[in-house]
Amino acid sequence: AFLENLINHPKFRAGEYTTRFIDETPELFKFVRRRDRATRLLRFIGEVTVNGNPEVEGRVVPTNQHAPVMPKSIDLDEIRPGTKQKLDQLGPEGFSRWMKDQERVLMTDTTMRDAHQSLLATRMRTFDMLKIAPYYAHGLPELFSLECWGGATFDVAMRFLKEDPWDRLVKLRERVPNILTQMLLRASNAVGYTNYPDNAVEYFVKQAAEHGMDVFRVFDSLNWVDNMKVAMDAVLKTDKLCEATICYTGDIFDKKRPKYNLDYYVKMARELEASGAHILGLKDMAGVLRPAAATTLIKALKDTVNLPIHFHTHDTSGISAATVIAAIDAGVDAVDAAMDSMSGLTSQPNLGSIANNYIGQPRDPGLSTEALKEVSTYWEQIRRYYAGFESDIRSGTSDVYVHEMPGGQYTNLRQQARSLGIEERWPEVSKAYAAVNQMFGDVVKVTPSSKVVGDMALTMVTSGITEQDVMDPKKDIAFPDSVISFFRGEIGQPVGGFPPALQRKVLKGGEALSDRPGKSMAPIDFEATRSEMEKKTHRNISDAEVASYVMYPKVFLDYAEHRSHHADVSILPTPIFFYGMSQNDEISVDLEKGKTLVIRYLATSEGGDEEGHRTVFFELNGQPRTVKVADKT
Ligand code: 3PY
Ligand code: ZN
Repeated sequence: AFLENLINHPKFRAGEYTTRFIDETPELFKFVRRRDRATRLLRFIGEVTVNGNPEVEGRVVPTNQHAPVMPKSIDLDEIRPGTKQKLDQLGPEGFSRWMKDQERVLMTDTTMRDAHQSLLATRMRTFDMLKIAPYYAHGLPELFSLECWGGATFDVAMRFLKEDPWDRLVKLRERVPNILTQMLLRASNAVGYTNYPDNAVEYFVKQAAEHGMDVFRVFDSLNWVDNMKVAMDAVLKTDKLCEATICYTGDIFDKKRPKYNLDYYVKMARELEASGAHILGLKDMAGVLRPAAATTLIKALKDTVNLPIHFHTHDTSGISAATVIAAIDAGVDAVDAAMDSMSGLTSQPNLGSIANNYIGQPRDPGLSTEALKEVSTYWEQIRRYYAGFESDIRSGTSDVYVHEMPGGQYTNLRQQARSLGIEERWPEVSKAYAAVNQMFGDVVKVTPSSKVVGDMALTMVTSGITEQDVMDPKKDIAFPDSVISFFRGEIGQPVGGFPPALQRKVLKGGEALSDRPGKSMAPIDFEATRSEMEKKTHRNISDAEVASYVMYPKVFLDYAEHRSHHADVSILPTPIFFYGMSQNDEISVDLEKGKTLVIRYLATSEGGDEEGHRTVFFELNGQPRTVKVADKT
């Protein structure tokens, strides 16, 4: 195939080539792409059927994995305009005023981003989102937005699910043309864990807007507004919505922690409004905003800024719905919640119940309770596929007011503690986390600053290091890399600066940044990056893929390699993706519109051949097909 491509290439045929022609002409390698997608998918299914998917190795195996029953009450012919059409008509400033004029409370469904990030280790696959997406468009057009992208989903899609996150966004937008899409953007950390050069953040935002993103919730992990401005300005250059966000920490009523008092939040809100925000986000990532504090805070923010306010929280405490209701009653314009079956615990509070609470009242969000119920039932069935990623927590916990871990981090850190063999010492980890926060100067804790605090807490518990040890200038400590990077100022400046003595100890005389890291980072040369990628992957690379690679070079290349071997595995049903097929299972897979594969799994040969390969027998559209799989069991 390669020689064929070479001989037929117009430049080759015209004799316009040099000895570097092969290197400079990635399309010669395009045959890799063209190779039969069906064969590549069969190879993947064969591989998982014989060897299992390493992503679920050692995890609980779900029972009851039937195909979901789809909503019945939602008419898929009729479609009504929604917030997306409003944004297109009014533009972002007009839309912002429209939001403020609504009497009803606007609701965001977080199921496709934060809920599964917080409950299921971010593993929700595109397949399961696309299947229900049209029911949102047709049954729930009164929703404000679908949070469906960004945060940890970008990395996890490629790293563990072997999916293209851009593809997810484009396809969701196609299926939901009337409700705003929403993403979580970690300001200069974009969708990563460290600051990127300014032009990388700008490039990423531009790609996201072009691929269908409407609402950019921009936050900085230290509430450092300087660091938010780059991402905010990038959003303001598009015609999309910039939701500049305050991360809430501490307790405005706690006189012993004056750093994060009411004035602090009011002042930050003013700065964000002055920086051009269309919406003010209030992000209670740990779920520590108490109901009474919400009343005071929302009223103060409403009095301060002329922007609509959008509130986000987590239910780790078990009482976050009280806070959401307090916020709504205090006049907040929009709130986040998750579909009933994906709500609670470290996820968002219950969308259906909050909506029901306002029926017949002025702030009724106007959603169909029948549609909400059916969509939730869909997610309830889907959630079973991901049983292996459920965390072992069964109740809310008031301990969250002590440790203040973000919902997305809490289950993750417990999982890390388990893999380090210290799960039964969780109360110590939780205490250490709170102690590290105080030693580090009482910082805002949200990705990636929360990871810094979590890494240090785990180090202390596993190595038996006390607070005195950490603070003692004479006691040598091997600080985790993320902690060193934090004290170097590489994720920005914390509120009130770094504690100087500890900073000196961690940096051992090394220098720290006091300015924005992005300012001193060399800009990315995107065209050089693209050529480098094309050389490595032997194919053409899109702008969006360049953005993926800039964020996660190795993760992207591994994903690209997987895709060239196994085609686009996101089109396989989730039980097949994780667990393969059982004898005589038959599935239909839509390769593209009008191109369906009917795959039936027949058998696998006993024992391997001389090279340890086993033969897997399928029927593809009625024709016998075999694939050879190296037996790794
Ligand atoms: C993220 O950054 O992914 C978060 O969810 C922070 O709360
Ligand atoms: Zn969250």
